[in-house]
Amino acid sequence: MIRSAVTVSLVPEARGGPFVFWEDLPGACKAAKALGFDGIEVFPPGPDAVDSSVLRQLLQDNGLGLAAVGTGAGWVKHKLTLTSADPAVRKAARDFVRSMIDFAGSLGAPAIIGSMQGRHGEGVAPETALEFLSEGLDELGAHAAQYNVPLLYEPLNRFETNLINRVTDGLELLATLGSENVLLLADLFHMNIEEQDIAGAIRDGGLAIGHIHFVDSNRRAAGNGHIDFGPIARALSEIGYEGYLSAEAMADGNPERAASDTIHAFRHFFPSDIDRR
Ligand code: LER
Ligand code: MN
Repeated sequence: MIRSAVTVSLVPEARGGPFVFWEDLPGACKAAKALGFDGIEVFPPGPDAVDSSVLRQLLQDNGLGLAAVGTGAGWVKHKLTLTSADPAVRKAARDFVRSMIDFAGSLGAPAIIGSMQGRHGEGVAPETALEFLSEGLDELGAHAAQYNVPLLYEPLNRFETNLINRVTDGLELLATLGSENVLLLADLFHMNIEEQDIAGAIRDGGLAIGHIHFVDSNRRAAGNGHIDFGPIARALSEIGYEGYLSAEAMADGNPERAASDTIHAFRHFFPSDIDRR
C-alpha cells in the first residue's frame, strides 16, 4: 500500500524552501491528521532539536507514521557535505548524518541524504567526489541497518548537485556500494528537470526506489503544475512500490492549501491505496 505524507520544516534558515508546514510540529500533526495523511516527513535542525519521545507521542496521538527525516540542516546550517575537499568537514558531515540516523531510526524512520551529498569542484575531482560519496553512503547505510530502515539517497537536479542527477545514475552509484541498505529517493521535481520520461525512470529504478517526493513540475503541490501523474501512478503500481509519497512542495504562504491540494491529488491518482485502508 502506498501511503501519503507531508513535510514539516523546523529549520528557520530553510525559509522559502520546499516544505509544506513550518516550525509548529504539534500544529502540523493536527493538520495532517485532519486532512487524512498517513504520515509526516520532518526536517529538523539537528538530532537533538526534537525529543524523540515527544515526537513518538505526537505521532501516536494523531495516528501518523514518520515517513522520513531530512538531514539537509547539516548543509543549510553548518555547510557540511559528504564530498568536501576538507577531511574534517567530511567527517563532521558523516557524524551529523549518523546522529540523524540514530534519531530517525529510533522512531523507525529512514534518514535522507539530499543536499548533504555536496558537489565536485573546488579542489575535488569528479571521480574523487563520487568515491567520497560512496564511502559515506556505505558507512551510513550500514549504520542505518541496525534500525531495520534503509538510508535514502536522493539524486538532485543539476542546479543543486553535479554528482548524480538521474535515477539510472543513482542505480550505478548503488551498484558500487558494499552496503545493500541504501535506496533511492525519487523526487518528482528533480526528475521533471532531469529525466526523459519520469514514469520510465521509476520503472528503471524498480524496488531500489525507497521513497518519493510527491510534488509538481514547479515545486508546488501536486496538481498545480504540468506533471502528468497518471503514468507515474501506473509505474509505481507496476514496480510494486509500497512506500510513502511525501509532499515536499512550496507552500507559498498557505500550508493548508498545499496540503489539501496534495491529498486531493493523492486520492485522485492512488484510489486503490485509499480503498485498501
Ligand atoms: C533538495 O532540493 C531536496 O529535494 C531535498 O529533498 C534534499 O534534502
Ligand atoms: Mn526532495
